[in-house]
Amino acid sequence: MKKTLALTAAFAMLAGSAAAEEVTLKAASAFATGTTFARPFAAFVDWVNENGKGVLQINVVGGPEAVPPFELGNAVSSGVVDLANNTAAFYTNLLPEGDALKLATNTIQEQRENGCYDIIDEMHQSAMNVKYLARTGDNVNFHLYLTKPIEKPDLNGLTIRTTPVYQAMFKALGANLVRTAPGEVYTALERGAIDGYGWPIQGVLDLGWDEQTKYRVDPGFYQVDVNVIVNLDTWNGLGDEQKALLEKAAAWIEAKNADNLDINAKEAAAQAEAGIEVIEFSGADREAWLNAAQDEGWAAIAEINAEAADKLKACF
Ligand code: 173
Repeated sequence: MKKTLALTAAFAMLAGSAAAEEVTLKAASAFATGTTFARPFAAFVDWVNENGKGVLQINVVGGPEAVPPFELGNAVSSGVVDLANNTAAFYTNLLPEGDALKLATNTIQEQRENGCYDIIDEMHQSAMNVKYLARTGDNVNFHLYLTKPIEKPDLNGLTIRTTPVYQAMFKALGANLVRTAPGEVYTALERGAIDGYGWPIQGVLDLGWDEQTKYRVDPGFYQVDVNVIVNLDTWNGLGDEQKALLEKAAAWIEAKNADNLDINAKEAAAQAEAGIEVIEFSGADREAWLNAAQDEGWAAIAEINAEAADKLKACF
């Protein structure tokens, strides 16, 4: 009798606490569902929903059709969504120096090890009320894609689609710049409104841009950051088990960044297959191209926040 009562009480407590604790977070992605930079996030969400039954679930409300990419920072900052898959270049309105994340030459695992992660997390928390939970995109470079050839690292006379990622570099090389969300690139190319665009090595084909693209300029530069960020009030309201689940999911998805080297090679081969020719800079041109990326990139961050630039440069 005593034993039965005790068991019943224990079951009631378990059931009660589990029911009270499960929380569903609302999420959105800056990248269209099913495309390259939405894929790691989709895997992250699946992992959480699989492993977080009774603890925490994530409901993805959609991609850029649900929240425009340049608005998604505001949405997660204010709590309109709890969680976002977004690149720092799309939330420079809230964290201008976040654009420095592209300048990392090490991995997120190394940044967690050397204290850089804590600096970045603190910047996100204080400037935009979000927890910096995970980084995907390590090992993926950005490139310039063109509809007409160039011979040197000189973009004078060309109109190029940009985001904050490429802004300082392409401007210094003489380009005329147009800032657009990814969703507007295809039409801009089709109409001849742009002569090219900045984009990572991955994703050109799944957006259908290969139809309008003749050249890729090599080498690539910088490193993609596509981050999982969580509204800070939501984060602070979670229990230890829920936070631990999300942190475990973060480590799991970050470990998959190593797969990007293989994916890059496959994407480059698929681009060649699709008829995209490579313009490869070598010697002094290569040096000028890469120096423009690094020097102009860091100079732009230093102009925004010299202290943040120094701190990040030391750990990137
Ligand atoms: O070109 C872009 O839209 C951009 O800045 C970006 C950043 C990360 C991944 C993919 C694109």
